[in-house]
Amino acid sequence: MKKNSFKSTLFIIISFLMFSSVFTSCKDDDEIYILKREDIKVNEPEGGFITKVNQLLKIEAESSSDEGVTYEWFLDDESIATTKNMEYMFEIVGEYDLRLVVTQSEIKYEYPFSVTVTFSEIKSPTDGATAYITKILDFMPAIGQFTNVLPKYEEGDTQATMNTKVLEAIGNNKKGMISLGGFGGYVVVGFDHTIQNVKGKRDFRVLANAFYANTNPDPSAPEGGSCEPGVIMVAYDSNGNGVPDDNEWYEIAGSAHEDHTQELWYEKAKDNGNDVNLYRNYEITYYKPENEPTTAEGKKQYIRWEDNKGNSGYKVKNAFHNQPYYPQWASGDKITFKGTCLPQNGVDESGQGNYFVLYKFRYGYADNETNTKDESAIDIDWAVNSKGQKVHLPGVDFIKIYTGVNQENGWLGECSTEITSVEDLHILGVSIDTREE
Ligand SMILES: [Ca+2]
Ligand SMILES: [Ca+2]
Ligand SMILES: [Ca+2]
Repeated sequence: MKKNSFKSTLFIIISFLMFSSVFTSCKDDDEIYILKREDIKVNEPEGGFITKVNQLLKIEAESSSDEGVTYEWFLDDESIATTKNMEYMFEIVGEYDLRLVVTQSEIKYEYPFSVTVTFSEIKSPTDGATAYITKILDFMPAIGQFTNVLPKYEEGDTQATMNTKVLEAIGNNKKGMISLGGFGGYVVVGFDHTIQNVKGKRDFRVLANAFYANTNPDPSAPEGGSCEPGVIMVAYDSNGNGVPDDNEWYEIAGSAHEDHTQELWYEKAKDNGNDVNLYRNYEITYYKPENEPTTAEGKKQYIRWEDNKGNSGYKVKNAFHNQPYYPQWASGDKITFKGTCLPQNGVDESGQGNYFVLYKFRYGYADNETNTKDESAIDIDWAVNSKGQKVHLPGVDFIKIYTGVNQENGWLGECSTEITSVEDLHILGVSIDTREE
């Protein structure tokens, strides 16, 4: 009984409210207020909204009426909110297009805004910070004649053992050597401080074993010899968790990233029949061989590979190096590497297969320029996001280097990046201006 009486009371109240609301609206105006474009106001600062990574950005919209009005916010065409006011946390620096779409039945207004997301400032390195690599986070060379040799793999070695061996070779200014093998093979290194991005200056140098040919049969050729460019990626630990998260990595846009047709040897390599394209988001998969070949035929069809451009083939085992070329501590029966694939820079200048010259890219790669030249030094400001926009990191905590060219150069073997050290130029007191724009 009680329940029923409550229900009927509620019914009366609701009916009364409905009636009175219809009645009031009929009395005030016959139709709902028609929204005009200028009725929506958002206070956008001059130059657009500016916010920092991992901080909440709140944007309020004001409207003369909300009657029958819906709001939707789009970030680079992806819907991120269906509320009148927007709150959003950006994880990645860059420039974004933000759009508010306001609809009222058939009416639709769009309001475009821009958002710039930057990093917070960083603190200076503490006293006693060292200029050199102090940790190895990962190391996975691709197929190569020095894989399992630089550094040496021994039965039972794990990823952790191999990382330790790499640190012993190239960490703490030891200047030993590691090889990254063919395309995609990589190392990820860390430091005991954040390498600062000093404006207008190059910030770190990757040391390697690039050198120039002494007796290039083509005397008018540009600089080259053994230039085996590694693409450099940098990460700033913006969330401070001590590890490089996937969305913290940015690639250093070297000269070929900017315009690969401007490399001084571009036409020469093209005439030679090289693949002189630059492929972003290139992927190559190498299949682990079931056993090590003993016959000449087996060595020619040693390790099968496939890429995401529809190409496939075999990596050969050469006469000089007989250890397994597939990283022996890797799990699974295949391994995939991803990255930017640079134009093939190797040319057999003898025409008889005995004088290969691997030409130098203009700037911005590892193992590409001799260690004493300015072009082996990198400005953190060259780091770009996936849209090719400069991200202006305040500094970097981690550096990843991977072999950037997929090419076999006859008896020389595959183009493979070697690394001997990484140096923080500011801690060493070395001042090198960045390139002129
Ligand atoms: Ca800089
Ligand atoms: Ca992190
Ligand atoms: Ca090299």
